[in-house]
Amino acid sequence: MPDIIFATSNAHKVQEVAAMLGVPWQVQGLKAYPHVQLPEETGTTFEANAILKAEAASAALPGVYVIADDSGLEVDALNGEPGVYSARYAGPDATDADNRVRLKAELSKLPPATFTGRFHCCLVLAKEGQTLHVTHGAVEGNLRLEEQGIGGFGYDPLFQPDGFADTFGVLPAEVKNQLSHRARALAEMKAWMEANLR
Ligand code: ITT
Repeated sequence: MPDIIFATSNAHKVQEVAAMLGVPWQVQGLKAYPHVQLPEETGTTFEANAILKAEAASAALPGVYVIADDSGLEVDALNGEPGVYSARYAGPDATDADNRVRLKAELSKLPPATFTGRFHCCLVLAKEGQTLHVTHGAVEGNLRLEEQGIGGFGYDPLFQPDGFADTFGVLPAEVKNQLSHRARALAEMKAWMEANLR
């Protein structure tokens, strides 16, 4: 199978996708390619932003297959927020911890309830600046008002997937990597790549 360059600045995403794809796939992040700059995420959908990233990075990396991921958390009681703004929920330079603080603050303003939501992931495969394939995946769950665990990244310590009593911050990476939004989008992408790439 050809090598894949994962056009992301998020090392956690690279780690998850490399673990999920396994041998014979070789997945590399952008560390070795500092000249590749990801574009501003000006889209209003996960798909639009994933296409922007995949097409820009693959245009800058001729001859290789490039995957980009745009993902985030949608909370029903917040009308789908933070959504495509998940990485920037607490401001343009927000850390994951800052974003969790904002999410807890927003949920605390609402009458107590079971806060349902989902993680969504869009993956785009591109080559030479052209999109080849797009997949989506989601995992439904509930948002907690208190963090649980330190595993994963982003909103993981606040997100409890349906069917489990713990958050992704506590559940082992192997469990998250079987049922996550990213795992589901990647399973479809992997099947497509195995059928279409040589
Ligand atoms: P790149 O754009 O460089 O890929 P990013 O982290 O900025 O990195 P996104 O724009 O796709 O990526 O924003 C995704 C945000 O959504 C991420 O920063 C987290 O806050 C959240 N998120 C996505 N997937 C997640 C996951 O598996 N667990 C927890 N939070 C997640």
